[in-house]
Amino acid sequence: MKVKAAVAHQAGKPLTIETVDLEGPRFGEVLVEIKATGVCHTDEFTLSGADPEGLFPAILGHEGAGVVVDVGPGVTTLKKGDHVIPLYTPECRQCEYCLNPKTNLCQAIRSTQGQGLMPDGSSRFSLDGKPVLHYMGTSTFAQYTVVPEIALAKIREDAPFDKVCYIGCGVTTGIGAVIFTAKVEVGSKAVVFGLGGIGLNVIQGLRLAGADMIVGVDLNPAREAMARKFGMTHFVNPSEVEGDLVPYLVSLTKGGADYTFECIGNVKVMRQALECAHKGWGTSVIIGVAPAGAEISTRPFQLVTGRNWRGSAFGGARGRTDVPKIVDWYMEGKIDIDSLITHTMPLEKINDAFDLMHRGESIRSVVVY
Ligand code: NAD
Ligand code: DAO
Ligand code: ZN
Repeated sequence: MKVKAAVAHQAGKPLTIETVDLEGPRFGEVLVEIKATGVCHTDEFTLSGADPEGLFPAILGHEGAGVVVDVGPGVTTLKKGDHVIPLYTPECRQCEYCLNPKTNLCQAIRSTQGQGLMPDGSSRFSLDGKPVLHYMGTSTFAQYTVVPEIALAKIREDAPFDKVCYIGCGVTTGIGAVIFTAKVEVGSKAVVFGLGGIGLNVIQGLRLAGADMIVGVDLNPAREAMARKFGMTHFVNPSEVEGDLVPYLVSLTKGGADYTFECIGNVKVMRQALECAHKGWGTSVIIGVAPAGAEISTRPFQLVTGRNWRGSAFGGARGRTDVPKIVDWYMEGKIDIDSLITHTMPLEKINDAFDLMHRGESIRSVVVY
């Protein structure tokens, strides 16, 4: 079929709106009509060329929601008409990783997904007879896309696509890092570095978990008001702190935070986040994705003295199991998504979403098809 899509032909160049060819679903695959998609920092990271695994030409996008229009042979858990959220972290429920409760990193289709291909090693997208690659197994910057069954979460039908698409990445990554990865306890003190599309969801996750003190750190003063609305109790702008940030935060939290979260992708900030975690038990969670080749460092004594350093991908969530629950939390009013969606646009205007992001003017832009 012919499908309208925003194609990334080359790193560093804007997306171009094209009509591409899309083959139907093969064994274990599902054809999805994408109704809405968020534009995330990670799409920008790949489009900019900073992503060492970025491949072109490709159809980017990994934060979508839509409706099943056809299923391939062997598909048993989804049918035409089901509402779904594509998952860049699938959940096959069978691989060694899925069977280990310590991780959410299903490896069932990891190698082909990383090469921009479907599990059988080929692409369903093409342009002028030449293959166009998939991205993160989702490619939501296309009006229709083909996704493996194990990479689709079935969601309730009354949930609005233009809001719950954000659960496909940002919301789950932020809230999940608090609930599933860190397992933050009631009464905790926390510091969140970076109050963008991810950090604000960490903040609302902390409020949900019952944290007492939620410190937000950002260079952009415009982020303070939104973060306070989401539960931040203290705001720190590093450019206004005299002297080192770490002792300032240790003093503010009276000895260090129980939990800290890095939501920027800056290795210097990752070090600060670890070092302002409480001696003896503080845990620092890295969420931000750093540029190719970047390395983290600290003095090993920081770990010897009981601080823990760990990371979180997709909030530690198991998509097919947890994403429908997060959609319920939204529909029950337990979490706010609407306030974070600052801009919506048609696919033709998708490059505006990247411009808004570069200027720090948007939290989340959503393309509505
Ligand atoms: P964003 O650009 O919306 O937000 C980043 C925020 O950090 C901005 O508000 C900016 O002002 C602030 N900032 C930048 N440098 C700073 C500094 N030195 N000190 C304090 N604040 C600073 O980005 P986002 O969409 O929230 O994404 C954050 C990171 O999370 C990115 O690296 C993204 O790739 C990554 N990410 C990770 C996962 C995962 O599963 N681990 C999922 C999605 C995104
Ligand atoms: O299993 O090796 C693996 C890779 C899992 C991918 C997790 C990606 C999380 C960070 C990228 C940001 C996504 C928007
Ligand atoms: Zn698996």
